[in-house]
Amino acid sequence: MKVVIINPTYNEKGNIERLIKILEEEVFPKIKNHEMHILVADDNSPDGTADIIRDLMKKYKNLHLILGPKHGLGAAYVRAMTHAIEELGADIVFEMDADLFHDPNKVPEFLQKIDEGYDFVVGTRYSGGGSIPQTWGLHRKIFSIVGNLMVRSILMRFWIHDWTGGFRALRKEVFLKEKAELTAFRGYTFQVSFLHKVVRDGFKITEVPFHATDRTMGRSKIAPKEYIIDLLKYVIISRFWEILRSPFPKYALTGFTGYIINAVFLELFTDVFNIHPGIAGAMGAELSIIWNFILNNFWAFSKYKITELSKLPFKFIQFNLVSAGSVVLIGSVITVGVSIFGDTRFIRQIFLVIAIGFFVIPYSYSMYNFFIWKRWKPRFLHKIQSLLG
Ligand SMILES: Nc1nc2c(ncn2[C@@H]2O[C@H](COP(=O)(O)OP(=O)(O)O)[C@@H](O)[C@H]2O)c(=O)[nH]1
Ligand SMILES: [Mg+2]
Repeated sequence: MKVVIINPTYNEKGNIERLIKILEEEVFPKIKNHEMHILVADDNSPDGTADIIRDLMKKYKNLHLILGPKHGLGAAYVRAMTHAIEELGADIVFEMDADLFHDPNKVPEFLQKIDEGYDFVVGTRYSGGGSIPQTWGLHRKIFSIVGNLMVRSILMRFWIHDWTGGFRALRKEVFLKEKAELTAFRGYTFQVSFLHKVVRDGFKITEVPFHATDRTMGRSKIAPKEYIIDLLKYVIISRFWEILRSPFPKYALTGFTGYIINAVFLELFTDVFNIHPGIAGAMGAELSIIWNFILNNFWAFSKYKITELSKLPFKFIQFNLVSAGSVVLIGSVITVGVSIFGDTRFIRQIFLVIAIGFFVIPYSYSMYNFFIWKRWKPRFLHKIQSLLG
């Protein structure tokens, strides 16, 4: 397949020549089953980076150059990927910094993953033996590690370790699918938003660890404050919309109506039918569980709904077991609460709210997603899920 390695440059005349030499003379000769090219995406660097490339193009026929106005890293990548695919006929494109931050000797490993059938390969500094530069100052190290952790936690996707980096390989289909949405991200936020959309659309993703090396020439172009604000804005807003469009709001509303049903039937059974409050409460709870199961199945999780008659009873028993877990949680939290703060109505009610908000909701929502409707499919749970059927 035709592979184009894209190197975005802005004032990289001290680095780009070394990188191109290593790629052309040490890395490409080792790759036998792909046709390798390099595309330098320069934003008319005033230091004359483009002149160096033009010179090298006489020597290396698979080296290309595209120039554009300086609109940021994301804009340069969108322009360069479009050019690589439409003009150069690339099947696979790479993202790779021009300052030797990314180890060019790792390129064959990325291609190996593509050959194995992956659509998107992420270079990672934070797992499996990868690392950030030892030479970085403490500030830069913290900035890098915390930034990544923040993205992973807000987006709630922990299995990809490096979101902010720019060492990646991808099939052209991935870029063509996401391109329209990427033009909005012109700066460094491009990296996170691109990966986020690729995850959302279910492309096959894997990671390759690498040791990052600090630049020895030129200066970093990142503007940390601006970047952090942009990044935070992106992850928070996109996460908010994701939650709003997810089953969560409907699940919460269902749970609330379930609570009303439980309360109303408790009174009805005791007052009208003279049933013992303990039994009436349990009957109300079971009605609420039935109601919850139906509404979650046909409304909140309707995309994943269980309709097979042979499966429904089993699922309903599972659902009851999960609900029993919620009952135990509420009972335990209230017991702890009253034993510490004393048994008053106020304390009981406060701890009921704490139990629901901090224990029952996270617990039951994840159980629904993992086991009942199987909307979440984290890797480590695959085995448990297949055991449970
Ligand atoms: N074409 C282009 N390249 C850029 C721009 N900003 C950064 N780069 C390149 O993107 C790569 C990463 O940038 P760098 O300044 O090293 O960021 P850092 O590694 O996060 O400090 C380098 O190859 C830069 O030359 C830009 O606005 N346009
Ligand atoms: Mg750099």
